[in-house]
Amino acid sequence: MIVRTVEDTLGTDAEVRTPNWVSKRLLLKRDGMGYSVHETTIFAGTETYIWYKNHLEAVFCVEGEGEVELIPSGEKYRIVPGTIYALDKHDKHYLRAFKDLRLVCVFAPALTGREVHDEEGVYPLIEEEEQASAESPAGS
Ligand code: 9YT
Repeated sequence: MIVRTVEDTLGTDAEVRTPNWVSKRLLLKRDGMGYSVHETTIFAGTETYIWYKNHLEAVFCVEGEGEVELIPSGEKYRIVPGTIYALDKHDKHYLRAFKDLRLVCVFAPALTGREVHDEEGVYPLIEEEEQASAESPAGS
């Protein structure tokens, strides 16, 4: 059994920070669950372009206020506490935070821990074996 707190991730490779968000990755690929679970805070006033072409993600809002705008349709969904959205079609989107958004995110397949978005808004698929030797790319 695994028992862990958000505090346990602070200052480790499971805490990943970009200009737009900080992600505290509570369960990762190395935990063997087949998915990863993160507490992510999206900073107020930011807009992030995201396209998880390699992953499925479900996002449950615990705190804050924001919106998701689908690309290319332009459909907008308000994100407030109690809302879940699931990117079941690898949907391209903008994520905007009007107030700091505290989100619980589940990724399948699991993230290894160090992913940040590349210029396409994508997380690469990373094999665990590569993790020790690779550098973390910069990004938002
Ligand atoms: C909602 C979302 O995808 N935010 C970006 C960060 C991501 N949740 C992560 O890596 O934890």
